Amino acid sequence: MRAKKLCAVALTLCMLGATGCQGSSKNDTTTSTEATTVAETTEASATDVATTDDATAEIPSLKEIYKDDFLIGTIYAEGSLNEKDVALMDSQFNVITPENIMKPEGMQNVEGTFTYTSADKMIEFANEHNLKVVGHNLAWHQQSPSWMAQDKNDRDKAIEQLKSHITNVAGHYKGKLISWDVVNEAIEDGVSLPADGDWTKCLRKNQWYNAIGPEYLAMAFQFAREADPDCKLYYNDYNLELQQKADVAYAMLKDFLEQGVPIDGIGIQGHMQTGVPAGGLDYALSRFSELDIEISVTELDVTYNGAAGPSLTEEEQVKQAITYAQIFKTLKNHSDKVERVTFWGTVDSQSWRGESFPLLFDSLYQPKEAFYAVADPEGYLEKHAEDLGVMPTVEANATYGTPTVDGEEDEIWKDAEDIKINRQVMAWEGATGTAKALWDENNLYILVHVKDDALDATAENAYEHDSIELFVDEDNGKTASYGADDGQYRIDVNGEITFGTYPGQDGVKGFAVKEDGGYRIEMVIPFTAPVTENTVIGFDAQVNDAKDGARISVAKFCDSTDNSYMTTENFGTLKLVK
Ligand code: 9MR
Repeated sequence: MRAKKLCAVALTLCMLGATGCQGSSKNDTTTSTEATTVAETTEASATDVATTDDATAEIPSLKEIYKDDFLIGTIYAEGSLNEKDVALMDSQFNVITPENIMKPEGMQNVEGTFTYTSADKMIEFANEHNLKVVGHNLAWHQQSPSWMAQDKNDRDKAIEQLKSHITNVAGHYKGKLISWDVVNEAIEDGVSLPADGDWTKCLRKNQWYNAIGPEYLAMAFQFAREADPDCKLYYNDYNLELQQKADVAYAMLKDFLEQGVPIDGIGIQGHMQTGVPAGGLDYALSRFSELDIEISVTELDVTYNGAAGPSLTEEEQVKQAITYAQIFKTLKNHSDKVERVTFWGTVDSQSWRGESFPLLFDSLYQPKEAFYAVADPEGYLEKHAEDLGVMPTVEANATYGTPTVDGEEDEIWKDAEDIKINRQVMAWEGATGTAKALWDENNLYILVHVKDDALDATAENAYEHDSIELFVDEDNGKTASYGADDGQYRIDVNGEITFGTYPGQDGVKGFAVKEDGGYRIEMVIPFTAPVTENTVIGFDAQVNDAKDGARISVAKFCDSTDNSYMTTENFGTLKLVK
């Protein structure tokens, strides 16, 4: 069982402080019985493949293409490996990461009882197939048994448990792994490095943090170094393509290196999305390159949200492949520091977010456009130069005027033009809206009417409520990640306001009023820099439609990706007119 539904929108949530967005239930751990079946299947199957008339036999080998640049990896998904997976592993990859079996609950679900059988089989398999192995992972907030650091008031006991887990597990695999993801995902979602540079303020309050404090990270690295001195030790996290999070990780790594904490590498997971520019990845790679550590992309996949059918059309595949090509072009530029690029799976149907087709091979094991884009990124981009354009930017006007912001629709709103919020982002086409914009020297004012006859704000995550999100890029800089002038503001059907990354200006206010067949919101967002007539700002508006406690659709003014929360590149524009 995989964590598909939960994670389809995972990256969107992370910036907005949603918890559990990487999540799935504890039922995900594969049992050792399944692993046994795998090992048996794979042994029997290697020869079958050679005789199979399989298109993949003809394709180039990624591990060969990149042999002078970096290792090329995939996951060892113990429950589902068949002969075709093994054939692709043999031809395309030179390193594997266990998808689940080496996680804390896989290794020591019962305190003091270590279960190495499945992972030992994986090591055997890797040896037979000439694959290097990455250990994943030693300390994480998920897929960890509940007894670990259970008593937050007993620091010594938690340290003992951390030490015992790492000493035993890393000790057992000593000399057999090229690297360990020692600590996984320790940085909180949606945080920015504070002005005093104290990255410990940005840590996730996970079980280890609560019992030990921020020192648990340095301890974990120390225990791992003692257990397996020659293994490269990594910190691994997602969303590092976002500048704010990359800056926090950079500060942490720099501090570790200065203090002599034994760390060798940074793992950029790389759970990315079609249409997201590679600028964020480039920023992270450049930043981490300043440090004396190696860099790996550890869990790469690129979702395609809102696919029309049960698989990607040719056109959809090309869009996704362009993103892959841009990512690999960027990675090649940093190949001196990049040690390994691992895909989080090989075929779409086996992916943890398979419903958005994020991998290089389709469910029939055929190479997708994305495969060819990875094999030759520059060539692919040249060939598809004409497809590179995104959807045309939508432009609208904001009219001069100052309403009273109280949820009532003053007469003055009649002067403002209608701005449609109807570009559907997901497969399901739910609620849409019509916005109006007014401006004066101090503020931007937005009124939105939403058509939605079933109102729902029951979900734990604010973005899954019936709600409106407003995105403002004051200098219309269309930057790969948010700068100081960019903001994301959300108001739900009950008038509750939540923020993504935003300049933190005082005076953001909003009201929501239910009306026949839907609701309306009125909101004011103060400008942070002077504006005049004819100023053009970057702007987007989004209608989140919720049903039964989950978001079912997203409609936009302009940006047809689900990435407005992290890049302003695809926003539409608002011209301030009189
Ligand atoms: O791919 C893994 C999936 O099978 C599990 O259900 C899930 C549980 O959280 O973990 C997935 O792998 C995660 C990885 O270990 C760490 N980074 C995020 C990955 C996707 O959630």
